[in-house]
Amino acid sequence: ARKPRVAVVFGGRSSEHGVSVVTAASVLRAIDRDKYDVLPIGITTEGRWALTADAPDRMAIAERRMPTVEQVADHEGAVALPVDPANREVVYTEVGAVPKALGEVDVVFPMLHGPYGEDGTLQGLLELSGVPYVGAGVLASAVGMDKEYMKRIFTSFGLAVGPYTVIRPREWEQDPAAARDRVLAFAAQHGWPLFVKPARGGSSFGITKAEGPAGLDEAIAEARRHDPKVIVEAMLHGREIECGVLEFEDGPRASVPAEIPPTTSHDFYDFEAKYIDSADGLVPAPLTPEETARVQALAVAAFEAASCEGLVRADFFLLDTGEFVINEINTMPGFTPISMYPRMWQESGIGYPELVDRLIQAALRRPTGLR
Ligand code: G1L
Repeated sequence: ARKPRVAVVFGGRSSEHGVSVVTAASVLRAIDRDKYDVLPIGITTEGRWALTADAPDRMAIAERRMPTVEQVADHEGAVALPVDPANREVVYTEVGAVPKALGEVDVVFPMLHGPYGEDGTLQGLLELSGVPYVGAGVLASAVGMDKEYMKRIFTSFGLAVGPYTVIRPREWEQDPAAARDRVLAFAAQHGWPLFVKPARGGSSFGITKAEGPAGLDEAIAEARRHDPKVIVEAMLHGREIECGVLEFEDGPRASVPAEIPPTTSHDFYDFEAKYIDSADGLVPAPLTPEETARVQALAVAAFEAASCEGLVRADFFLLDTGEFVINEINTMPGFTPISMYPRMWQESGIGYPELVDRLIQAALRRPTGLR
């Protein structure tokens, strides 16, 4: 029988373009070529889609910027996205046009960060195209991108979340003083510092730790540069514990959990540290068997609450009271072999190539169309 054809879609118009390129190279190396045909599809920083050479060893971060298709053609070898000049067909330029190449694809492995990549819009395009894809669907992707709705869903499923308040766009535009007063009342109740964040957007950009009322307006302004909806969170005192969830034939299972030590706790370390250099996470987390079982059950509950598919990384705080509070889920976690999610599965007995294979198999098992 013909081998299933896997399209790996990577790059894109994101500040994390380079991370995506390097991660896609790892995935391309790990896919079993006896079992699958592979079609790498790169998206330039300008947003142009192009079939690319299947050459993971030549995919690296070049000056943290992705070249344009033209630059690649002129400048092969020293660039992040090698495009085979004989094969540099632009697959599509217009959203809504079902790309010809995608019609010959059995499953898509989407590896794009941020808006239009992991927020459900690309997933929606793939739904319309009738092509199965790895990972979260439209709803779970959108929920995973919006810190407000994430918390609302967790709360409604009985998972504990930390205190927060939301500043909606119209509210800030029409009566900023009232919104500011509400945040000050929130601080009086929960204490400083507060974390002021863009409500949507997967990276740490636009996040400020506000130490007191004086810094609040600038923190809100900074968050609003990234998203008109802002979320304000209380600081939680506890240990940072993460857990991976992977969809097996019989349903989701949790990995061994990990701990992010406080010194490296990712308030503000940059995107490369966050997605690639996670080598300082402790796997497994030094937890009691009871704590481990608890956080694993909560991670699977979070996967189910958000209707995730394929995989999710669930991030928690273990409070001094012994209670686990869910901080967030990530439907597209760091995914190089040394990132936390693959490391947690490695420690659980599932190596990187098996992980990639299980994700593809889970996608192929899913029916297309209404679900
Ligand atoms: F497709 C998966 F498995 F769902 C998947 C897709 C993308 C897992 C992890 C990622 N991660 C990334 O693409 C990224 C961290 C390089 C950028 Cl979001």
